[in-house]
Amino acid sequence: MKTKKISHIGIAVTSLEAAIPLYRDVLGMEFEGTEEVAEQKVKVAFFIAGESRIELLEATTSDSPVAKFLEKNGEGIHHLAYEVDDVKAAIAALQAQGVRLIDNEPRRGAHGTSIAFLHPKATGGVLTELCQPHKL
Ligand code: CMX
Repeated sequence: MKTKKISHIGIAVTSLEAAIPLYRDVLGMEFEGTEEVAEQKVKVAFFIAGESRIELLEATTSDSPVAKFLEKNGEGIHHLAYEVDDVKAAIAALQAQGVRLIDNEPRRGAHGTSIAFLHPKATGGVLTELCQPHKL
């Protein structure tokens, strides 16, 4: 498999409403808007950072992965996402190399993307996402 670039950096926050002004008004980043990703139990806000994005993540349920993360660590960097052309092919390549995955099938991410997570125990403690952009 081949990763193309950093698609986005996911940052867990307790409240999008409270966190958005820092990125938009203090750091002066272009705000793209918010979206609820029901399958991942999160609401997200995106900011453009050159060819990549910053994704703020707020939990929408108490059993959301982001709620668990916040409980254990507080706010901070939650995951790193790399863009790939074909997430299904990337999953197959990682499986063939025996890499521990969280998602053995693509799932739906924000902006209609197809995503899959690798387990942080297989990636030196960095929760890693593969992200295939939505084809227009
Ligand atoms: N980054 C690095 N390590 C992490 C982590 C993170 N974000 N979240 C959990 N871990 C570590 C924990 O510290 C723990 O390590 P230790 O055993 O050494 O203490 C280990 O992984 C197990 O964690 P846990 O707290 O017991 O939590 P769970 O096993 O219930 O879940 C994980 C962990 C990563 C499997 C789960 O959060 C998951 O499936 N994540 C993928 C989906 C996701 O995060 N979705 C939200 C974002 C969606 C989006 O961007 O659209």
